[in-house]
Amino acid sequence: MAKVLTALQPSGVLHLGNYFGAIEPAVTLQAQHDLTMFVVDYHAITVPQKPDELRRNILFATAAYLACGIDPKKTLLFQQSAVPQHAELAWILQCVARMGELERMTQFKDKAGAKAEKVSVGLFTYPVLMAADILLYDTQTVPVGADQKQHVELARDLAIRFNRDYGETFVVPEPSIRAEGARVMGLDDPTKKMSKSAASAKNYISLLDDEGAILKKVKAAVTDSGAAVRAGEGRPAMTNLLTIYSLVTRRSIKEIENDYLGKGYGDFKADLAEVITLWLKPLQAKIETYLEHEEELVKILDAGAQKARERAERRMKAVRERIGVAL
Ligand code: ATP
Ligand code: LTN
Repeated sequence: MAKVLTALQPSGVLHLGNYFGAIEPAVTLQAQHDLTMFVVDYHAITVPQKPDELRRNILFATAAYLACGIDPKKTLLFQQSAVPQHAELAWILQCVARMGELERMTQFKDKAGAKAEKVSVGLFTYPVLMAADILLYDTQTVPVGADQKQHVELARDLAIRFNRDYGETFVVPEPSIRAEGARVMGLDDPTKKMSKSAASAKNYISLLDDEGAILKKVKAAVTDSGAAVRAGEGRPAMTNLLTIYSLVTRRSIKEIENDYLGKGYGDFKADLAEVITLWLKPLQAKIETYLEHEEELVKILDAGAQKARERAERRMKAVRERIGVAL
């Protein structure tokens, strides 16, 4: 069974982009693969977090994974900080990575922007922690949204360099990017990906948005010029809205376009809000039920962490030997 690994940050909001770009593909993969999936709390602290909120968000992310169909009997599910080997390997890999390599990471450039002098060093070196996450578990495939491809490529480069310099140690991973849904775009700006750190909450539909919020956001969504409900070249806004419609209903964009021949944006948007709401309702109920049983969530995470520590330690032992610190 191929070893597949992915992770999500517990940053509060999870949106449709996270769901279709990362969670759903992982749930599909868990049936036929050896899946490892975790909540990367040490990634979250690269930007300031309030301790109470972080704790709540870790539990929320876990509840969301479970509600979306991650099965802890099949999948190794845990909290990153409960496995200290991640931070340990990240340090060693920071001594393998080059400054120039990290300076090329487009996500850092986007996130730091003009404030590069003021952001945390962790935000800059975060792709190395992600490489450690991946390489500790002999991962072959990493399903992520398109924005993370460059980070997985860094993990590959670091694995190849380490293996060359210290001897065969790490499996070299491959990113896996799904064709549709890999990049759900912002509702208020279809040229940028849907993002929880967007300036306005109108950018995204959160997994927790209620009917009213969804309707408001979909109605406010940017459209393209013209009036036809049609996707395609030069129509980024409608392509995005139709893609979301198609992902939620599992119908093809062509079929949906046909339903709206001769109808306008108003009809389409009202229906889109409705199909999103109907799709989200059962998921929201499940998340709530999991959150009502906090001790269960903690138990699931603890059991996962124990197994993860054993696996991670096996790989770390080899790493310590290879670099010459094991006496
Ligand atoms: P932000 O949305 O604030 O930029 P992020 O990209 O750091 O947050 P994470 O929660 O770390 O988001 O992302 C979790 C997963 O969701 C990653 O695999 C990422 O590629 C995917 N993802 C995030 N945004 C989108 C999107 N708009 N479309 C598709 N996948 C996405
Ligand atoms: N950096 C990723 C989250 C992440 C991840 C990982 C994804 C951390 N470690 C390992 C896949 C594999 C992001 O989405 N921001």
